Amino acid sequence: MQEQLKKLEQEATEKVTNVEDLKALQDIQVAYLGRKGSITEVLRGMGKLSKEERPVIGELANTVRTTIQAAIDEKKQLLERAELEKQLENETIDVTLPGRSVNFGGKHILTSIIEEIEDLFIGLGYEVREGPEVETDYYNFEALNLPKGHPARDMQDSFYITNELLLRTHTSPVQARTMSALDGAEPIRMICPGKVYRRDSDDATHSHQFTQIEGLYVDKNVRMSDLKGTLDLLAKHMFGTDRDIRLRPSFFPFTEPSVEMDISCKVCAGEGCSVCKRTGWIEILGAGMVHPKVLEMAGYDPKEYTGFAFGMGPDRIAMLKYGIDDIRRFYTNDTRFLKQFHEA
Ligand code: 2NM
Repeated sequence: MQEQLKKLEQEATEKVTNVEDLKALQDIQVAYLGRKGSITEVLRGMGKLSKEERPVIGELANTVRTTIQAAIDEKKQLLERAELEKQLENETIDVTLPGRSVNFGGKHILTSIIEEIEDLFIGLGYEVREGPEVETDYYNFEALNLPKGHPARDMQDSFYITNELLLRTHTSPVQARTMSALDGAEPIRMICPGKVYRRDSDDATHSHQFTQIEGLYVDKNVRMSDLKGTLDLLAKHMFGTDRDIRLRPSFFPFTEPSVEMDISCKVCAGEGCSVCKRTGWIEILGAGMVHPKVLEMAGYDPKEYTGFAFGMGPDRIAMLKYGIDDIRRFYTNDTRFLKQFHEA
């Protein structure tokens, strides 16, 4: 029996030494030390031993148990540490790897142009005002001296929603609303940027949705020369101090007299090129003295108050400034195009 136990001890410790994983080690523990294990099996035969032999074998059995258990415990620690190390190695992070780059957006070029114009006029004491894009027939047309039956009100040219509602065709209704709200009570200096809609077929120079920014100055004694000085400042602010302006007579229903402003062509310095169509001048905006009827409808007495107004297209300004060939580029959101105007 003694020999049997010694043999089991040797056998078990040898197996423990060679074992390679925790599961197999657990199996050894069960096989030798478990309730149905080999040692227990041997001790079952103790009943056949003499009184003298029993304590000797009992003690030996305990020693063998302890020895095997100690070997298992030691191996267990080793295997567990090895497993942890393997796991750590698999999960190593290369801290020198460059991080994933985040794609930051940037300002749309039309927003930048609008903000540039806003900055100038805020400096001149103007307020920036916005209004609804779904507008009433009254503010979009009627209040701007475009009575029913006027050719500019053709159903074919506007996006009507109902008989009385449409997508605004210009930002002027914001100015008509502002004047009406004040009802002749105080002077106005305002600009209104925003999206406008016309029922056009989209092509390189037309978009059914584009942007506009309009200005309005109403007070006592506002004169045409005030308009001219303001527009000259605007042209130089947007295109450079080396630009000249000229005003040509024009027509708008909401202003009288009406003008169109040209800026001198920088590409050819007045010599004539494809940008200015060989004239040396580039058309940039429309303007005029607010029509007395428009003032009157909004509650301003045209005998007491006069005003000037102007309107321009940030799309066109951006196209001229950067030589952009197609208005649709502003609205199709190809980031390769838009990114070119982001600050570094
Ligand atoms: C333009 C040209 C000329 C204009 C007129 C008004 C208002 F509301 F005061 F009557 N707002 N904007 C105006 C005048 C707009 O755009 C080419």
